[in-house]
Amino acid sequence: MTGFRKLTVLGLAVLAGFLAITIDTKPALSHGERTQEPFFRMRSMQWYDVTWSKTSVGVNEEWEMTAKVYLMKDWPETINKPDLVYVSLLAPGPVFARTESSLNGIPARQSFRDLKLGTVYDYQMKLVGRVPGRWHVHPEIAVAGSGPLVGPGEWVEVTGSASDFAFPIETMTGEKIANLETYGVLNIGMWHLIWLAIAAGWLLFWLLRPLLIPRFLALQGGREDLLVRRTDVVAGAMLVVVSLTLIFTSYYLGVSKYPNRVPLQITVNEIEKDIEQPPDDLDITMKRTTYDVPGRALRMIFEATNTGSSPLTLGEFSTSSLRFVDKKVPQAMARVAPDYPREWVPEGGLQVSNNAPLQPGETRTYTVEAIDVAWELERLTSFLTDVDARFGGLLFFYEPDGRRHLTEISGPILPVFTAGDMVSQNETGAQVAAVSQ
Ligand SMILES: [Cu+2]
Repeated sequence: MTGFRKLTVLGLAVLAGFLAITIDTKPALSHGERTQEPFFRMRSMQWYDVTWSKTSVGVNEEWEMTAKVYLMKDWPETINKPDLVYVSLLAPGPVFARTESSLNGIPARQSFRDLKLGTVYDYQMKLVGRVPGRWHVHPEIAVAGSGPLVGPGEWVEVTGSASDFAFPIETMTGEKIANLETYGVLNIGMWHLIWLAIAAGWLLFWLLRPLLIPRFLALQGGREDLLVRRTDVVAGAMLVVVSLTLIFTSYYLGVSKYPNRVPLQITVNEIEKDIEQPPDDLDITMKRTTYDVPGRALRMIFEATNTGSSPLTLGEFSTSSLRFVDKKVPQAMARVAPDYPREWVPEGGLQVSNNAPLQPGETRTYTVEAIDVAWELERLTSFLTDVDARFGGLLFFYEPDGRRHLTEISGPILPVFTAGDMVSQNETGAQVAAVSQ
């Protein structure tokens, strides 16, 4: 092949690559929140009290996402423990800019180490609108070695024009940067181009020469002396000199222009103090849990003892961001904000066999049903085929004045496939379906 033809082929290959990347790129609307295995989502982090301060913001407008997250004691053995975590959010790309974030009030610029299981943490994140559009936004904590664990999502609309976005900051030396988004981009682009040009020149220098086969033949013929010409040696030496000169000059220029520099921080933070934990005061013994496949119902039978001093009423079962609320318990209903995204509060709610307040010292067997198509929609039913068929979640009990108690529940779960099993019975033989009416 002549040098020209080689260049043409090379050029076409690069062009094809670019086209493959740029053609047919549409923004992604969902982001795989339902793809994680149910045991992963039901037994790792339970998010609750999630709020989105606004559901429509302008470009540059600030809003806030807050949440509580409980780390299950029944954390799956097959995933890494939260020994190293990063506070984040789930959205389709960098459509928001993050201005502040914290875990238990400690700034979350870096990762945190050694979160404790069985503990509630306080999540907070401030964001500003960056790219106009309608985006699904979830709170998220990423666990090293396990992956991101996300809370419920809400649609937040960003209005305005993307070109108006600006991210002004003031540096430690008092320099005011009008827009961090574009700051230094020209400089970075220039240096990339310089090095690309040098690399491309070096490649071309060799590609335009006879390549593999002629060189192999020369080697076979014992003419190694033909392979490296004097010009090659000179070009190589020049490349070394030019590269080193560029590196040292640019370093010197950078250092003299910015005498005060802070390197990227790799410290890992520790949560020194836990937030005040919600009371528990309950002793739960799991008896049996089934998932009724045709009826799309999760049924739990457990024994609960009130070890506290106030009567307690079961109001909510929350798992994997789904909130099954007993609509007959006003204290529980009061916790569902009117604007809370409905997709996370299944219509069927929670049906409790006997939900009279559990008196201090009293022990009772509860039969509880959470019936909704959400089990399928949220793809939480693959525990039927999982090797790890265990479920988990949080139970919220309420004192008469609305004070909330939180307790973890988990255990093995059995699928039930036949319609005959659909009418569940609790220990006393009372039909749950009858109670729910
Ligand atoms: Cu989402």
